[in-house]
Amino acid sequence: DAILAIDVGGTKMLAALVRGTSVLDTVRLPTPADGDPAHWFAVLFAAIETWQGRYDAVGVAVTGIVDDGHWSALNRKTLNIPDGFPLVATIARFTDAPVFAANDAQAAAWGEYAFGAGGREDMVFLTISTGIGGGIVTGGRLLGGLGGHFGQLRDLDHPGETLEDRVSGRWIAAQAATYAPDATAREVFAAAHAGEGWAKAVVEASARQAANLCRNVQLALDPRRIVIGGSIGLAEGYLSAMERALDSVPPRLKPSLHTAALAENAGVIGIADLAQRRPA
Ligand code: ADP
Ligand code: BMX
Repeated sequence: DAILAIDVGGTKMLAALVRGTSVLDTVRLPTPADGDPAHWFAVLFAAIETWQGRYDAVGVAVTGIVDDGHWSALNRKTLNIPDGFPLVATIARFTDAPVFAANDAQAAAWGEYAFGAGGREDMVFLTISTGIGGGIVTGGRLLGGLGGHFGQLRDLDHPGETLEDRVSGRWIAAQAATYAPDATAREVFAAAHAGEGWAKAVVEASARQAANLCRNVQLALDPRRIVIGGSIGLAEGYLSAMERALDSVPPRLKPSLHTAALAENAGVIGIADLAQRRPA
């Protein structure tokens, strides 16, 4: 009666035993930077060997696009996976339970819509994490395919780059390189909270870009709420920096930002519910 939910992002893999909105057990591993995803899942399933028999369906939420059970990267810098990787068939080698796969941010959007800060109203979810991901729920339906892939937006002023190349965890870390070589975004936030001016400026610049994206999303989709998740979206001070960047936006155009209530469990809770709803 529990579901095995797996959330694979560009930085971490999270496996969880989920029942409704309860996370009964978790295992977390770093996401390998390259190699064969089949090996990544072999290691993960070995780590959750003791969970066998405790779940009767599997939901897999992954960074990248999932089409008909096959997994591809849109931005290889976020995670470098082989094109058209047979994700569902690979997971099916490790379990007899039915397997359902979807994009990680779309799964998290569903989780926040159904059980979190989305309040079952038309909403957009935005994760600021290794990359930038998004999900859209309108009229009670989650958009699939490319729906919500705001991180892949491009503009003519930055040819060859995507929006996420200028906002995400990887960008924040890259901006820090001149001050703190090899720093992760997490360390940049720690430096910002310790009062380092350069770190505050990097965090502010990311938040301003994310806020600008929310302003554009509001004009495109006019959601009731935009729910913000991902370790960077959830980091102390980030949402308030986004709010500050939206101060001068006229009220009717201003997005209503909300912190993801399910926090880092939004993806596993969302994919577990989606897996459960699958037609048998
Ligand atoms: P994923 O992208 O794998 O879904 P996360 O949502 O944890 O994983 O996002 C990873 C990014 O968030 C990395 O750039 C990492 O450095 C950064 N990060 C992780 N924890 C924190 C934190 N507590 N504060 C700020 N940034 C964080
Ligand atoms: C990228 C894209 C999205 C994903 C988003 C957040 C890849 C590999 N991923 O825009 O599918 O939702 O990153 O990914 O092209 P995360 O790793 O930060 O959760």
